[in-house]
Amino acid sequence: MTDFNEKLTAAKQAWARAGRLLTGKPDPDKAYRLPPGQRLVTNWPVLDLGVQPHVPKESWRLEIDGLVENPATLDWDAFMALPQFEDVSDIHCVTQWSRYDNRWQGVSTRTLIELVRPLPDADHVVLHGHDGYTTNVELRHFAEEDCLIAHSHDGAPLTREHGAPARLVIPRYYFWKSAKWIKRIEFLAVDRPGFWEVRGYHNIGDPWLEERYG
Ligand SMILES: Nc1nc2c(c(=O)[nH]1)N[C@H]1C(S)=C(S)[C@@H](COP(=O)(O)O)O[C@H]1N2
Ligand SMILES: [Mo]
Repeated sequence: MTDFNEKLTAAKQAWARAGRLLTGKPDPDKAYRLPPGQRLVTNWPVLDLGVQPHVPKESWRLEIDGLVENPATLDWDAFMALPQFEDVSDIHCVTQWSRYDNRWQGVSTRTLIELVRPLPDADHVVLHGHDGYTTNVELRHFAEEDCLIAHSHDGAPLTREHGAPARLVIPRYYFWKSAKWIKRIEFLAVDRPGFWEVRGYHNIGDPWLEERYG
């Protein structure tokens, strides 16, 4: 019997080859860009709970609260007045499709964190959508440099089905962590599993470790 976790070791070796823990991006032409068990698509599938809320920009508000020094409620103009951020990343959905090179525009989660200043005890974040969906993420994962609240994808405003007017993008985890129709970001001291996490999906959801089910 081996005394190490082979799956973990293999994934970490793949990270090392891809330079995942380095500051550069992996070479897009290499096969290891596709996480285990995924297949590449060029369309963009839509996944939701059977409801696609219509949320006009005029009535949209983003509440950021919980364990923070400076809770904030942003309307559309206040959100758009924050420094704008752009990043290109890959989508990995737990239903096994991956979509490369998504160009997202919006506001970095780091900008929101600076704005509200989480208290020292805040370690977890729960994202709430207008459809009642929730998902949980560790604060350190929410704060990774490629995470944002996106209002545009590949140069066009998000469509309703993909979460307009704004959604999360948390590219290093399965796409169910990327809450659409975002309405509230809640900072917590203790973890609180969200909609899929209490229904058999993995609490973290790292595609490179194939953390599909928990
Ligand atoms: N508010 C909300 N966000 C959500 C979901 C949802 O049902 N409601 N589904 C999640 C799942 S399971 C996936 S795979 C992605 C799908 O995003 P897309 O429809 O833009 O591809 O959104 C995630 N975010
Ligand atoms: Mo999903």
